[in-house]
Amino acid sequence: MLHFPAQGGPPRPPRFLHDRVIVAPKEGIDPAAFEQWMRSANLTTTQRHDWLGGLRVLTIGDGRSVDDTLARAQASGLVEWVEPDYILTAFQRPNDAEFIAGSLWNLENVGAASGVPDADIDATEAWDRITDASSIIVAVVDSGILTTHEDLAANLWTNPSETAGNGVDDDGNGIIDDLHGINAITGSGDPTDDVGHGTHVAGILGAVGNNGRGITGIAWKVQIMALKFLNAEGEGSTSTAIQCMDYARSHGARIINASWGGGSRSRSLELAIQRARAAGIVFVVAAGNEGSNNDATPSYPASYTTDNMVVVAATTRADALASYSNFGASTVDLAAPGSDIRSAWFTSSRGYADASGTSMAAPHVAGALALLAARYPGATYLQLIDAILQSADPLASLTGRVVSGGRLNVDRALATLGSFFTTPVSLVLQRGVTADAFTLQITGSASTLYTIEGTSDFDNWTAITTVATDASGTGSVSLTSASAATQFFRVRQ
Ligand SMILES: [Ca+2]
Ligand SMILES: [Ca+2]
Ligand SMILES: [Ca+2]
Ligand SMILES: [Ca+2]
Repeated sequence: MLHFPAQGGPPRPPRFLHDRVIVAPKEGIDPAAFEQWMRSANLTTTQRHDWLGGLRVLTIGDGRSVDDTLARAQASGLVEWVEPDYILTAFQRPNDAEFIAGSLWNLENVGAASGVPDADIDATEAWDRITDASSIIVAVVDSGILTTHEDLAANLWTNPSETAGNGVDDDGNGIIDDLHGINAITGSGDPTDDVGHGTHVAGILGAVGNNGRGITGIAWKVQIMALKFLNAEGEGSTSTAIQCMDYARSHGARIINASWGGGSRSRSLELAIQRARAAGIVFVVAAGNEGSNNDATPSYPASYTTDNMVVVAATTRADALASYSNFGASTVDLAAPGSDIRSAWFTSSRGYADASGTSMAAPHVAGALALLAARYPGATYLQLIDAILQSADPLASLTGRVVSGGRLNVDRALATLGSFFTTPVSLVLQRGVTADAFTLQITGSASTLYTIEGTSDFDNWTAITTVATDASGTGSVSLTSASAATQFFRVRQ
């Protein structure tokens, strides 16, 4: 058995660390006054305080409580806000690791083990369009990653400004030898996973594809940044989570995956999400494993409303909403496969295991976003999210349960995002003369559906028909120009 904190049952009061608070000092206050107040309140600043626009994590000295410290801070007049450092928990369910027939049903479901054929994200179809997202950095803010794993090592982000193993902080970012990411618990550059959650999440979104080993991620190639704040029990704190998020933001991540939650509303965490938004980063969040309605009972961070967030529920191999999965007609965006998902495991460099949870659903969306962002580098974070939501496969089991009413479909998401761009992806432009019939030849990707558009003014393009290429990537279609005008045609994927 994997020993992750079980979810479910009645809502529990938010838990927090008993020796810390997070404080936002008021702008423009006298630093000396703040220091003097900290001494009088028996508070010290921890090592990690140079991030997120002046937020400070303060350690509480002996004889003081969090409640007492919150009250004193509010009364001091020196702080913008102060809050507990909430405990956050991995959203993975306990699960035995028995082999389940039909592994990787999430990518291509052939109906094994009571699965429903095509209850999957159409990954195989999407891979005809693109497999390589190596231009994209995805930050896995989690329990770290087994960086030596055979199916992950080649897809890890590498810090270009840090020399490994020389004991020197070469890039001056405050962390020594942060080659593939950080460990925010210890303040080191070693994000090695000691519980498995982060390794599993990373494998789902970006295990190396087509290498003859293990599994394949939704993106076959990608840059995975390993940012560790969950410990061996699958627990971490807000202050370390936001340190990881700020590292992702300042080191070029395009997508952040958050397969965890807990605590209560935190202005610090919300601020970290907003700062990611300002950098154009999509924040993918697991909906939670209480089997409850987030519209009625908020789950954080899923229940923040920043528009760079995608909140993900979990489905089964039969396309049902998983019994443990949180939902929300107005607060959970879509669902993705989450139950009995095979991925990489932390126990050895050749380890693999099955796991379940909304933790496993979120990285399906993160991997899909990586492919989308790689395919259309000019897409904004809103276009990426819109494409994912508009293209979800509608399911009766999700109607009224998630905003989109559907489950992720990567293939359709790629086609939808392509439709947002007016630049043809295939530059076949052929002049048609009034009432002339002619044949348009297409050379493109193998077995791919292309849309033929026509225009006479180069401003307004109208979809006319579609054509599928054959296994050699060629196809043809017979066209007739619209009457009374010379018309031009282009081909788009
Ligand atoms: Ca399919
Ligand atoms: Ca460094
Ligand atoms: Ca170094
Ligand atoms: Ca592989």
